[in-house]
Amino acid sequence: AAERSLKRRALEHILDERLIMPVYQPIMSLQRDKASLFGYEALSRLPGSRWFDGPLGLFQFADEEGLTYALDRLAREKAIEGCAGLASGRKLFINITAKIMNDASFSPGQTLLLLQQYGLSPHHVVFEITERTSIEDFDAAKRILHHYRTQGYQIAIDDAGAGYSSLQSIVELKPDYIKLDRSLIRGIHQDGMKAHLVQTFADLAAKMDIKLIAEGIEEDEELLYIRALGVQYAQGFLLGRPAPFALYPSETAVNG
Ligand code: G
Ligand code: G
Ligand code: MN
Ligand code: NA
Repeated sequence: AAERSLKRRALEHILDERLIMPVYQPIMSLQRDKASLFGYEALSRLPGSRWFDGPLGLFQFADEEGLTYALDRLAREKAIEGCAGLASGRKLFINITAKIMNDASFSPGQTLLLLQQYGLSPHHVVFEITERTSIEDFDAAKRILHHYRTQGYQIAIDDAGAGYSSLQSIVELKPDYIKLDRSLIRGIHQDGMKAHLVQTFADLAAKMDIKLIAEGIEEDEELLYIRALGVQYAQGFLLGRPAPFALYPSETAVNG
């Protein structure tokens, strides 16, 4: 209990002092001969915190403490601030917890103001919906996402093929992208069952006009294999590790 209240104070300190640092991992398009940069996934980092087991531990603890909205909002704001002036045509993938769709501050109006402040537009942004807990109110989720999409934002379902069933979200929310969880990609070239599953996602995605993103690509063989299955985009350590935005020379050159 003492430990818990210390952790709670550490979390409040992170929120008050805005101590989250965003890093960005490239997402590559496989639609031409040579892979080309499509965009970045923003990932939260906690410099120097010894209280949490990485960002996942932090987000889980915030959930238990009823601070999901506040933490998600901070991470979202930091993700946008951290890549101010992102070139037009690039996508910025931002993780959001499904639950925050009930948060009044997750509003298109507020998000737009923030984007404009940093020289970005709704067309840059893809919200990655992570279902750490399942979506309870699909009608509410559909309403808010529809509102966002009419303004140019896009939607991805994250971690497909792992843990919680993402099939209902795919059917109900009709996302622009499905991100295939890295557990499905690891060793796919040597595992017929994984290949079948990805093929099934590819068939479904083609019918629904959804693009696929394979996560966790670490080996050349995995990249070749998913490409042959028709997966349009890829992300993983083979293609690039998460890094501060300033370390992407091509982007900073664009911005002077
Ligand atoms: O980057 P890393 O593998 O350490 O991230 C661990 C988990 O934390 C991932 O599942 C990722 O989705 C989640 N995560 C990282 N950054 C954010 C964020 O800014 N918002 C939310 N909601 N989840 C995040
Ligand atoms: O849950 P989500 O998909 O948002 O998680 C993204 C996390 O996956 C990030 O924390 C990132 O560091 C991690 N990640 C990205 N690429 C790879 C990879 O190739 N291998 C492994 N093991 N993790 C990866
Ligand atoms: Mn993600
Ligand atoms: Na994922």
